[in-house]
Amino acid sequence: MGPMSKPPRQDVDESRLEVTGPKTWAAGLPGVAVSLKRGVEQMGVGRTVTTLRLLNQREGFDCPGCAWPEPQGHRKLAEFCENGAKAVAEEATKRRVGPEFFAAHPVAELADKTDYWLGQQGRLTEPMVLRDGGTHYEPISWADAFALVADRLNGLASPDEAVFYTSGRTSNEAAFLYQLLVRSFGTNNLPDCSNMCHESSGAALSETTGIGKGSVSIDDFARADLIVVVGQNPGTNHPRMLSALEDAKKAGAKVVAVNPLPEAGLLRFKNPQNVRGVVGAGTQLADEFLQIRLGGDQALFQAVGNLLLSWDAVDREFVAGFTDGFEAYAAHVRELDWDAVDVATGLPRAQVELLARMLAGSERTIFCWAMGLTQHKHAVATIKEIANVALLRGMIGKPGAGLCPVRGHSNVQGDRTMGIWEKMPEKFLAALEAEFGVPVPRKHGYDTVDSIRAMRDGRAKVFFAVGGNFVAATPDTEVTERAMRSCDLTVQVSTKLNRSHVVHGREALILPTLGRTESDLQHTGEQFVTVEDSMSVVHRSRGRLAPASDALLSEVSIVCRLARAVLGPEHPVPWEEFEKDYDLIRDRIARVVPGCADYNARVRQPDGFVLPHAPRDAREFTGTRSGKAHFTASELTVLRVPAGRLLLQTMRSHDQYNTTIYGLDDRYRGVKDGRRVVFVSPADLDELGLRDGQYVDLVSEWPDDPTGVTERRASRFRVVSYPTAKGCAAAYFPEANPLVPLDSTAEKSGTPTSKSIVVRLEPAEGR
Ligand SMILES: Nc1nc2c(c(=O)[nH]1)N[C@H]1C(S)=C(S)[C@@H](COP(=O)(O)OP(=O)(O)OC[C@H]3O[C@@H](n4cnc5c(=O)[nH]c(N)nc54)[C@H](O)[C@@H]3O)O[C@H]1N2
Ligand SMILES: Nc1nc2c(c(=O)[nH]1)N[C@H]1C(S)=C(S)[C@@H](COP(=O)(O)OP(=O)(O)OC[C@H]3O[C@@H](n4cnc5c(=O)[nH]c(N)nc54)[C@H](O)[C@@H]3O)O[C@H]1N2
Ligand SMILES: [Mo]
Repeated sequence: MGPMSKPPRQDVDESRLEVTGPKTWAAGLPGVAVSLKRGVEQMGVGRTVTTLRLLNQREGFDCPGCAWPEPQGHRKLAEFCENGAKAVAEEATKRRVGPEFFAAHPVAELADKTDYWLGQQGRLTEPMVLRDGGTHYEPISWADAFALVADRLNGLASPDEAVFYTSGRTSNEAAFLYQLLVRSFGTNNLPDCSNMCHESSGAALSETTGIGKGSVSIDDFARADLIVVVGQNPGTNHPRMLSALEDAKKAGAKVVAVNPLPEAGLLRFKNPQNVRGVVGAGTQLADEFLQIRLGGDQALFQAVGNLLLSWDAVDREFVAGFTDGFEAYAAHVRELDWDAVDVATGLPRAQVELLARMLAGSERTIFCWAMGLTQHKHAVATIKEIANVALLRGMIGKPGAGLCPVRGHSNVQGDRTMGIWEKMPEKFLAALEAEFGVPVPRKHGYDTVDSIRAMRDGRAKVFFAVGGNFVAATPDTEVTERAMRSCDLTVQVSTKLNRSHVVHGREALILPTLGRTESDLQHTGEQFVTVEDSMSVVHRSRGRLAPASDALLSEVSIVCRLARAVLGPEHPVPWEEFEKDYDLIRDRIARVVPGCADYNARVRQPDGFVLPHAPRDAREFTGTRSGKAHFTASELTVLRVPAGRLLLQTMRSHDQYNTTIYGLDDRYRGVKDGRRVVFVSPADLDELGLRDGQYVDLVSEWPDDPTGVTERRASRFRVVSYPTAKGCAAAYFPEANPLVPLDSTAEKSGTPTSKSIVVRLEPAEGR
């Protein structure tokens, strides 16, 4: 280990924080420099070069960053972005967290560290156990660890007292076996990160198009004439999408950004892949920027629908031939309350009309969105409203057009396809049962929020996670931490140290696993795994680096060995064979999962294969009740905030991957060396009598009983005067998670409302 790979000893010192104001362009030279710097810090020069060379190449590994697809056919030598390179550096780091580390640091001490400090310590190397009443994690053998989990699980009064979480990094093979293990054990308690992420998109799209996935492919971007990017910050979270937008613009497309924040990546992009991008002025991406209020998108798209109808800018043929529910929808939006639209959106009418005009004039529109839409009380209704507009204009199932929820975790979509869901459809469960000859429970399980409630109330006692950082990613941190601490056993299958290891049950296990970048050697030789990107492309991923430690097991191995311990050696599923040869797992996926026939052969094609999507492929809407795409009429929700309060969104900085904090800078928003900031518009600062640089506590107010409100507090945030929409503040996730009430969830999807929390800002003690 060179001197460069020493982790920081000091925790974050927020007094060093500097604020310089927002940038108006993204990527370019600083992006290249930052990705190389982070790589070299964590991995050294040689490893940085070999690793990045394999990133997103056909014979290499899938980027553990986001789920944006690789281009088909032609890949650039460097098919990655600054933040993908950071994600890789974070995993391929040379830093290690071994038994000596745990012997030196009592858990109580680690519980005082930030997520940043914990993550920077390095890769986990050996299975560790925290005994009942213990003060330190100690080493445990794999066999003893599995025996312990099996003993506690089999000692439960009911399988429903266990909860099995998944984050979206898990491969298709591991996910398929994991849900099979959990269902064989006897429960559907399979919450996942998707419950906090695109669940609202899935719910909305299932109802309107009959399939919960997006309807565009990467090639559609170059064919579109209009791309609307709503509630998404691709410059930070899906940087390779900027190249697709740039290509689309070169081919003549217009881009509209709808966002309360003027995100640098959306406004102007300097492509590090070409010389002009590195040194020149870059490409202006957004032709129009609609600075909407938080939660105003449903109103915007109802208004757009109203205008399109009044101008008769409707694709009559599509509406008549492929949809139902049009009359009810049209009647509803014709009655639109325009004053409510003004309040909800905060947009000038002229801008709403401009968007409608652009849509009316477009032959091929793509609608992209992410967390800015999915994490509100009325998230499902909002996305259905976008779908309504797409249906009005006939924008589904033709080249260059469609609905494009841009997924987060690199395999979150694949995990769902493989059965990670607390309420998989009957067809899937019956197929699983028939294939393996094991009984599969039908009662729906707990989603993420229900799991927290069950642990809080003593109805769930064992918590098991494949990946993720449940404690930090979920809402209502104080409640969630208490819920976790009340469990009998918590188990984390992880690559890196995080808060969910140090906020634990009476007993706790850390099971270290291989990451995407590492080679996975089994009995029949080196294995590859498969993943599905945001556009339903399934392809191989194969790591090449030597594992971080000899003691690591792959996720597949962990699931197979745990299954044998829990279910016994006589269990009809051939777990031992599956672990030896992943082709055998894929043969079963082929027989159980719709669209996966001939899986082994098709994932070996150079670019993998695309899963079927009836609306995209044939304008067939076989998944809806009527067999047609479905217009919906939803009551308009206007988020009203009491006087003196703001709506707060919680979002990502440029230097984090969810709860993994890469560094303390949010370069595009001009924040350096700190994270406890709250962005507020100058007009609101004036009204509230606050000023830039002042420190405040954020206090959320939630009316959860008829007589009063419950307050939640997050202390000491520096106020940053920032050009956000009026009335709408912003702070970073996960620091702001203590403010999100557990019961504040989206209707129909149960997603925590992390993008609209009513808060007041109280001047902090001290400064
Ligand atoms: N580098 C990096 N990449 C990532 C991640 C990461 O943490 N770091 N996370 C991954 C994951 S799991 C996900 S889900 C995605 C998340 O990708 P994003 O959804 O881009 O992530 P957020 O930071 O939550 O940004 C939300 C954006 O929506 C805007 N917004 C908030 N509320 C509203 C609203 O009411 N209306 C509108 N129109 N806009 C709104 C915010 O201003 C912000 O620009 O990124 C994935 N990729
Ligand atoms: N307030 C607020 N809360 C939010 C959000 C928000 O916008 N605002 N966003 C939500 C969203 S969109 C999401 S997706 C969730 C994310 O929730 P999670 O997926 O639970 O959280 P991550 O931070 O992505 O998980 C990071 C951990 O995963 C482990 N890990 C990394 N790679 C691997 C691997 O290959 N295998 C295994 N087994 N483990 C691995 C590491 O130990 C690391 O510490 O958070 C949600 N929470
Ligand atoms: Mo996500």
